[in-house]
Amino acid sequence: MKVLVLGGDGYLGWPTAMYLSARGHEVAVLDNGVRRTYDAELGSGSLVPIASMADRVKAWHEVSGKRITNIHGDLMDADVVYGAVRGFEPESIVHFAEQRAAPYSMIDRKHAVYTQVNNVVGTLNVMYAIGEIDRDIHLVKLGTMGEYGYPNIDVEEGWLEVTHKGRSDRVLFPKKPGSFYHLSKVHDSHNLEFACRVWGLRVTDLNQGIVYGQQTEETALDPRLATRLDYDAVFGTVLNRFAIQAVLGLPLSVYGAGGQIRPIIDIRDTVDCIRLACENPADAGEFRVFNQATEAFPLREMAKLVADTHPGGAQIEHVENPRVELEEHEYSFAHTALESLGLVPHLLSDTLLTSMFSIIEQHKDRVDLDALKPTVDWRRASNDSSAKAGTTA
Ligand code: NAD
Ligand code: USQ
Repeated sequence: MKVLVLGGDGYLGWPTAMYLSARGHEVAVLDNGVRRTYDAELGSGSLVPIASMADRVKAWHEVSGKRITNIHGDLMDADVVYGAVRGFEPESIVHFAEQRAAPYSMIDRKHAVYTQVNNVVGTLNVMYAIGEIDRDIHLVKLGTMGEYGYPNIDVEEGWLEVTHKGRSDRVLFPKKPGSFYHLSKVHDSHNLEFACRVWGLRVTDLNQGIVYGQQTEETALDPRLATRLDYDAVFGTVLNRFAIQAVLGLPLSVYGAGGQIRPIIDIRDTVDCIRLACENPADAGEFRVFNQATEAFPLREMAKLVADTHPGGAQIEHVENPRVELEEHEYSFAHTALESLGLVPHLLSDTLLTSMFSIIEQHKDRVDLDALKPTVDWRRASNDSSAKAGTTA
């Protein structure tokens, strides 16, 4: 199958591109490199050194004998999107290419606007290109579990049967997202569901939980194939940060009470979920939603597990929560669709954290301790872009 991976230079896009290529698919990646410019803006960067996109595809060819086509381009430019779809003629498009950090979207007005315009307009351009060029292309779009938020009812896979005043309907599950970033994914989901209804597009929206881990079979083959590992308080995600803090001998920073229950997934399962979605496309006109997470734990339990697994142990610190979110709540979510297609999940209690510790140990001298501290305050609404990005007023 020919698969175009949008956002193929990112944390998840690059391992996915190699995973699909290794399994016989013909892969092209498209990325505008903006993730690397956020690093420069925030004064942070990947803990694990990463090669340029050009060096990555060259190294992949040397190591595997397979070629990945590398397209540099911005999804905000419709000509680029149409050109890539016409030129490569994909059967599936996997869309990772969005600004994906909730704290980045909450820095100030400019960052909120950038996040929503980049994400929503990029996705609209992809939808239009598919709608005009070839409606058989299956779009596999990365959504997020945070679209649903943390309602006091069980979270279903995308849809909900509702009976109201004696009549019933099937509606999109109600959304209660927790940042302007998460909201951008909700807007995308609504646009995509509409495109399925009116143009008959085939779309799979993968509502993914928080990803942890850094290694897949392919990234481990050569240091030039490594994917990024973020630790800073803007792009670093919680389990990756806890593992890094443990290795550095720092307390694990649980925001607030730690009763926030979060759905999670191992990076090795992410790449397999994408393969399963591509190889089992949605029907024409179907807006299919999968919850791409395998387990959920309260943050304080995640911190305890990391502290218990790390050979040197770790302290746990409850810091003032920079976010506005429920700190104690119930949570239950459906996640049977991907398992029914054959996903065999890796669980957090597996050895992944142990292998992560050794990777982090090798690169721990690259950490900028200042970047670890949370500085983006959800309560602040400011148009002040003169403040250094990521600093609280
Ligand atoms: P990432 O930031 O590492 O990768 C995203 C890539 O998209 C970057 O390389 C960036 O340069 C590119 N990009 C952004 N805007 C673009 C544009 N307009 N044109 C072309 N390229 C553009 O993020 P990631 O962690 O790999 O996440 C990938 C996707 O998965 C995102 O959509 C994210 O919302 C979703 N997701 C991630 C996680 C997670 O824990 N990392 C969890 C759930 C969902
Ligand atoms: N948190 C801490 N300590 C930290 C960092 C975070 O307690 O040091 C808490 C946050 O307050 C939050 C939870 O951990 O309650 C998760 O935060 P996160 O930064 O790991 O994840 P989040 O902001 O939700 O975003 C990440 C990805 C995003 C993806 C999302 C999946 O960056 O792209 O969409 O996970 S989900 O959360 O399921 O929506």
